[in-house]
Amino acid sequence: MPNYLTKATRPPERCSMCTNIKTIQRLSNLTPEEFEDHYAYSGVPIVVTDATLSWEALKVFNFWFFKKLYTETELGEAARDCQFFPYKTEFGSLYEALEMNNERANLTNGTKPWYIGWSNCHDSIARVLRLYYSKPYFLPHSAENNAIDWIFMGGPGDGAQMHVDNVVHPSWQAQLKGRKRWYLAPPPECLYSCTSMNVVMHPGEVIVVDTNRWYHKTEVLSGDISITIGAEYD
Ligand SMILES: O=C(O)CCC(=O)C(=O)O
Repeated sequence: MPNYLTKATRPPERCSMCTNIKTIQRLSNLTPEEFEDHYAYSGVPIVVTDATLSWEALKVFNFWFFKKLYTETELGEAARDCQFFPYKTEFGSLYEALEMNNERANLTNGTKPWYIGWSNCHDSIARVLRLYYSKPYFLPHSAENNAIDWIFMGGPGDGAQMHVDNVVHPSWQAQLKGRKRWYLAPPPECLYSCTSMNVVMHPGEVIVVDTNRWYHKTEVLSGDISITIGAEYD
């Protein structure tokens, strides 16, 4: 079904997911049980500040890491069919994006801004990436991390436009580099009982949000390139 029809025919949300929520809480030291009872499936968005402490990905992932993985190893070829979001760029694929010149990749002043996202739908690449990060510790013991990860990367001023997803489960997303603001808006049927909110994500923080229920957009803030990785969980 086309996306606009899916949205038009989706069942109305129960606004308890957002009534009385005015800000997005920052939490740490969260047990999987607490997370499961209060946040995992309730639709209440949160930021967890201590979930990436041992992740090498914060140091290792950058444009050049991905370029090498996808264009200079035999694994990259296998991932050609994974989904790619060019956003406002002219790139037709991740491979085209990774061929941009060094100045643009380094976000040098005067070069064209860029922001892209892609799914890491191939096992061989997922296995390499997962050497550098792990399933967030607070996910319920019974929850499966989706096998497909999503990576979003790009420079200040850009991001994803306002939309709501039509995926199966809620998601987590870890901010590995740079700062990105998430804007969340309640579904239209909850506009009178809920408010829009926004939160700035800093390196090392993980946002948990049900992107099927919350309308959302993102904006990379000034400073470093923004790199995030995330996945759905059930
Ligand atoms: O991280 C982003 O910039 C966009 C994420 C998003 O739109 C999504 O997960 O649906």
